[in-house]
Amino acid sequence: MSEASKAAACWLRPDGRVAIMGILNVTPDSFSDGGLFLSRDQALKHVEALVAAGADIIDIGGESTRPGATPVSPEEECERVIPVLEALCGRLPVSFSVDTSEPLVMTEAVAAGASLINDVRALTRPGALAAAAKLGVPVCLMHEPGGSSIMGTRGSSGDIVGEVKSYLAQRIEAACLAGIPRDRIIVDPGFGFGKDLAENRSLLFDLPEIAALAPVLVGISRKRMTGEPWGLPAGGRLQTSVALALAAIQGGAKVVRVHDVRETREAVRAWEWVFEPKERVA
Ligand code: 7PJ
Repeated sequence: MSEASKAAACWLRPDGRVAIMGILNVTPDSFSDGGLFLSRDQALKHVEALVAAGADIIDIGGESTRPGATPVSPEEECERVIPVLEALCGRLPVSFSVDTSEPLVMTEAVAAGASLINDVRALTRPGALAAAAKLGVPVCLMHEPGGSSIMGTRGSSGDIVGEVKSYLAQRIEAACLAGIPRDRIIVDPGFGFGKDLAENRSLLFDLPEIAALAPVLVGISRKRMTGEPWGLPAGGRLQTSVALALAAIQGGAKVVRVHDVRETREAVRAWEWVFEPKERVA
């Protein structure tokens, strides 16, 4: 297997099955102690639990993309993310992805062992395309309409699926032009990023249209769309998160980014039992 296809296999399971991406946020609000050592220790314990629960990939992010979050400098983002990657990469039977839009963070994270770049800004920051191309790892390009003010409002065209599709197609072309091989690109419609409930639903319903562009990753877990339609509070969205992950898989998603790895893994296994060829399902 070439180095290139080995790297690509980190994103997409070589057996063609759905990959579960577990989430690790290393932002001060997610580990409220604030002491670096304790934070790191908690982060490591959390990742070990995600791996034991059946994660294939761990996505590590040091920037909060929630509305109103204070922007962090690339240096600060590195301070949050790199020690955790250094402590974990190579020690656990999973691959690591870095959730960042910053070229410096991408470069240091890959040096520390990350094998995937997950950019909610689809490599639009200055230098990001060139950095990702040089690093030679697979990338996930996500749709978000806010430019630098992520989660900002956008003028609605009334055709969210067409809008997301054409944006992602353009970003795929930009990435290819920058030297990123097409088979190392996956795309993400960016559920919840500057979209209302009806738009999120349309994107999920029409996910096969997005999946026609490239392999698809979705991040739906615990977002507003898993609670608002049924009046469920933030802490009560497990079942709906799992159900919508399955809806996305039915629509062609190959990677699901989730908080609740064990429950999602079990549900996906049951889905695969019905829909995947028997010989592939252990
Ligand atoms: C996503 C993400 C997503 C990708 C976040 C949250 C917000 N990366 N990072 N897709 N969401 N690729 O998890 O609630 O949907 S941060």
